[in-house]
Amino acid sequence: MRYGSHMDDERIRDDHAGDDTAVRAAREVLRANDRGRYTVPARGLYPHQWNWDSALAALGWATIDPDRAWTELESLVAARHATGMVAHIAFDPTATTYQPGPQWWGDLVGADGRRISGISQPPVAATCARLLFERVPDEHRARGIVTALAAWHRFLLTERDPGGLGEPVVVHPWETGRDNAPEWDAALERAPVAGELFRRVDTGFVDAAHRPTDDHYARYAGLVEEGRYLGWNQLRLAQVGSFRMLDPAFGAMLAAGCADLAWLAGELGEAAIADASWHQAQAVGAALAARADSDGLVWPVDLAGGSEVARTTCAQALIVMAPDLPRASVDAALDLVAPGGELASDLGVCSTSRLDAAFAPDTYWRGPVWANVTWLVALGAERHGRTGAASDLLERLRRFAGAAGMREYANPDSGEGRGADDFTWTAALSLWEAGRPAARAQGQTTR
Ligand code: 9WN
Repeated sequence: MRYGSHMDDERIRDDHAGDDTAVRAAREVLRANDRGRYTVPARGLYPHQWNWDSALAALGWATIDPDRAWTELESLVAARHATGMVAHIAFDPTATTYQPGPQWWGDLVGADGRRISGISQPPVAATCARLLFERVPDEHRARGIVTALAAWHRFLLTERDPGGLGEPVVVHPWETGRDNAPEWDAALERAPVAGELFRRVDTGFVDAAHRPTDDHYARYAGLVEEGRYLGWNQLRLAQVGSFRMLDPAFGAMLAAGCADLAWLAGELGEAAIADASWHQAQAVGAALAARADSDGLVWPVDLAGGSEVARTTCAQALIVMAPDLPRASVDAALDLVAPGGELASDLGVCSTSRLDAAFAPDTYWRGPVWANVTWLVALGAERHGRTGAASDLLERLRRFAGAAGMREYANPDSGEGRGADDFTWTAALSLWEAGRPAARAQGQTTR
């Protein structure tokens, strides 16, 4: 692994630094979205536990209440499926407004009895667990989650890799976390339209013009129907599903997650998990690197359609999350987000290239800036030793919060907030970064 622990003894120096209005507002968001053992992404629009939202929420909690931070990760893996998959949603039975609700997924139930969806989401939880351990270490709590995290990664690299490609096959746009990114357009056009459609409620909470289209929703639902029809046999889905994609961003986050789990398991003396995770990180990283084009970029592969999808989105920047990425790929990814780059904005990283015909600055994953993406690219940059690029991105993240507040996403040019208000990961990541000002100011790399 090229990047190691940046932990130092000053890591918890001042979690209350920068206790200004923005930090207070961010804390209020987490508290208001707290459901006891997990944090909803936003009240109203997203009333359940979402996978990568929850993992990132833990980082915010670390600055307020470390115990609560560990609880967040515990509750996330508590709802794991028997296959090891940590689902993209664990449902709150009392929240009935979100569509598609649990009944659309069939009878899937997590280990803790909660109903769950049949797909997963970007595996950033192990990375968050490591970061938590570095800042607010708790051996007992960490030991309680490493086996489940390892099982989830194993699921992604076995059931979801029937062809032995070295990267997991994602089977639904929701699984990538970037639902209507243009790189999925062509594949979605071939996806089935659901026989039975659920009534959309998202558009009752936020501006419908900024959300995915009805046609995309009909196909998201069609893919859920198909999964149900296949009894959520994950291997089959990865072999014959209508939507089968290699997503370099998902792969890079998995590579990082495996490397971070290897590190964490090593700290805990869990040698078998550390060893297996280290090999997984190497294998996923090598698979991604082998697919890099002459410029170093790594593109999605539409396995069902049999073609690479060469449309530039934040996925090409997110490859920087992968440890051991060749230098040319790190350079290419960071060039995209550097000032003047096609993914650059003063407020962070654009979700879709400004040069793509589909670029729409207010529409969800087709242009706006998202705090989580900016932060993850900064993390990858920092871990590859690109501290200048990392601090520049974190400065843009602060500008995002200054301009748009704690919104879900923002217009990359005007800074106007879009989507849900009081959004959990925007708040959590602002808090996490506010908790390490001294190190950042000195250009050091404590996370
Ligand atoms: C579907 C919760 C989630 C995020 C995703 C984001 C959005 C859901 C939706 O909200 O997706 O999973 O209903 O639009 O695309 O990244 O995890 O915040």
